[in-house]
Amino acid sequence: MEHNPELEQNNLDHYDESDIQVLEGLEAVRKRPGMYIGSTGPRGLHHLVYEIVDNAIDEALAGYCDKIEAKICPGDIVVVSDNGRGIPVGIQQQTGLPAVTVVFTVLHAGGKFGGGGYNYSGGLHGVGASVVNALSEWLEVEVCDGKHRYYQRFERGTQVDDLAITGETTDVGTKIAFKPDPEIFEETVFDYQILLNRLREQAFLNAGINIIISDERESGDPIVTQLKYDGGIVSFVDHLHKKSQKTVLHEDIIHFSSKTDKGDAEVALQYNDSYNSVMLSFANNIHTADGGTHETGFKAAMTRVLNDYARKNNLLKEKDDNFKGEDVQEGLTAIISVKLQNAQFEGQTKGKLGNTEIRTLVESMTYDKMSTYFEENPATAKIIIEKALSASRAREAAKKARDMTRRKSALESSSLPGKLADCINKDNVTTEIYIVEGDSAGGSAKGGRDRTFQAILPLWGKMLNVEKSRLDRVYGNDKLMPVITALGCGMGDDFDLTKLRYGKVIIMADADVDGSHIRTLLLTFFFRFMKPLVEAGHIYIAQPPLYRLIKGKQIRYAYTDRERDRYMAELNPDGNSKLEIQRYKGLGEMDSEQLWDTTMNPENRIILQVTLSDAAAADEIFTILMGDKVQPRREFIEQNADKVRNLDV
Ligand code: TSJ
Repeated sequence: MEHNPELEQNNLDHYDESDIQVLEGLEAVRKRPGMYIGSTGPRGLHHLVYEIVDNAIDEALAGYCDKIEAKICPGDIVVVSDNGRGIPVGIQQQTGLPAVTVVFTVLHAGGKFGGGGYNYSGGLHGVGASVVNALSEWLEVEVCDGKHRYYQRFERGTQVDDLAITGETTDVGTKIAFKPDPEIFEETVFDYQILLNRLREQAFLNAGINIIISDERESGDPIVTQLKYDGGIVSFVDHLHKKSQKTVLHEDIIHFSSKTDKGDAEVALQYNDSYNSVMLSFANNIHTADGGTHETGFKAAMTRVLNDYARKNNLLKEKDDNFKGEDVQEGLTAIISVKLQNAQFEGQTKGKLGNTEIRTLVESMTYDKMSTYFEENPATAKIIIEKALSASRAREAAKKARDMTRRKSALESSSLPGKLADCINKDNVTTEIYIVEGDSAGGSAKGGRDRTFQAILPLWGKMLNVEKSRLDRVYGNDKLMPVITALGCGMGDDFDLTKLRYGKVIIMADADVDGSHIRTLLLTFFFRFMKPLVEAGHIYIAQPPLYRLIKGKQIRYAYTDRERDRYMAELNPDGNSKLEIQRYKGLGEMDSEQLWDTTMNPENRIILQVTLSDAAAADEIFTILMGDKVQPRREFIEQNADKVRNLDV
């Protein structure tokens, strides 16, 4: 089709208008926004942009557009445009309104019309542009159909005027500008990085699409990123490995795909020398964070391919056990993308693909294509099998080490570590354990604590960098073992959150480089071997003060340089008084009472909760921080103050 029907005509015969169903008014969306976009926090806010962009991506997938631009403008107004056919403007019989008006004012209208391209519509699982409109203070749409320019404005979901022709044009495309409603969203400031990551993911998943994202909020040159990946998910794997600086084990990124009547499937994978696996799966371009049938099928096939190939080529001997899933996944980075009609998203966050036919589809494709790849590339096959062999040996060693530890602790009278100063309470709600580096700080902490609910575990010996070691080495480590036994919940496959002995696990280390190192090592350990503990929000970081300011009998503790400056001005406004400022270099400089007052007393302290919002991002960060290529060290912990501190100690 060459151009769109005009406003005054009514020739929308190419799609069925009865598809547009009037389900509910937009007031329902404004009343209960969470029902439609998940939350009114940052996630929900950013979802608005995804929804709009996804509509343009659908137009590109339908083959009518090759360029999409997304701009964040001053005032956090978002403008998204494409060079597609333009949302149809013809009058709809059913409503007597232009189709574009219906798209923005009738719930569930979006994505219902148009054929082919819309089957794979993603977004907020396709909630539609009307939801974005309902949750915007205002939204403006401009459609160009090669003849006319059309314009309409809405405020909080209601049209301000009818759709109008504003001029003639030879352009084609759709442009949307909107301002999220501050009455709805807790915060209306966009995070460029979040939008960039999501749009980049979409650019990888839709090879060849050209997405340009820019941030024009600051005066001066805007930040602009062009996202166009002709390699698709192969480029995605390459990007993940380059970004995390992992060392790959083979040059080729293995890639295969299959189109069937049940749906389409595509996989790209490559092994690296780390001990972790990064597997990202998608269904209809929606990230399935909790996996599902496509992931299950992929894993099952990979295990079978490696076992069959290794047996056939005598790389696994008769006496050897088969590889387990975890063996063949060690060091694997894989993207699995499937497209299907009627995708079923399951689970609490709808992050899991449920369609059973997809498991078989991905499994047989992966088995066939990987078997062929191995036959044709024996050198790479050998490298991958060696990796799985080394993983399986480490798994066996870890099992032996674990059994040894169990036997040992069964013989000992008390299986708790000798250095642990336990608390009196035995529940795992009110209790806390402070993990403290060094003996002197451990001593102060023991002296200062409230023993009813606070336990202290001083750390000793040489720390293991778990990023460069597997489970078997952890079992032998004299520094980590007391942590594991004190927490009581095991690790790795044996991890059991219900056995956790303390509600809060607080890492307390100095504010200097060494302290930062021990903190990072412990966090890496918890992330790699006790991930559910991190996910459930049990890990905290203590914040000791940096300065003590004394004027006569008045004492202030400052936790930042800014706070110090403020107290200096407060305590010494005329600049004449005698003011003593002590800089704490380490926890060891504080006596028991000071440590309690500043860092351990729940009434006064600040502790930072460590949370995990994005496992893939966290994996990358830990790989960068603790891998052997130690270069960039960025802030990596998402922190929330547990308690706003009472500043007058
Ligand atoms: F989300 C949205 F609706 F606001 C939106 C839609 C936002 C953006 C940036 C672009 C779009 C959009 C929609 N771009 N292109 C289209 N295409 C159609 O809506 C369209 C055009 C023609 C036909 C047809 O069958 O002739 C069908 C459709 C669905």
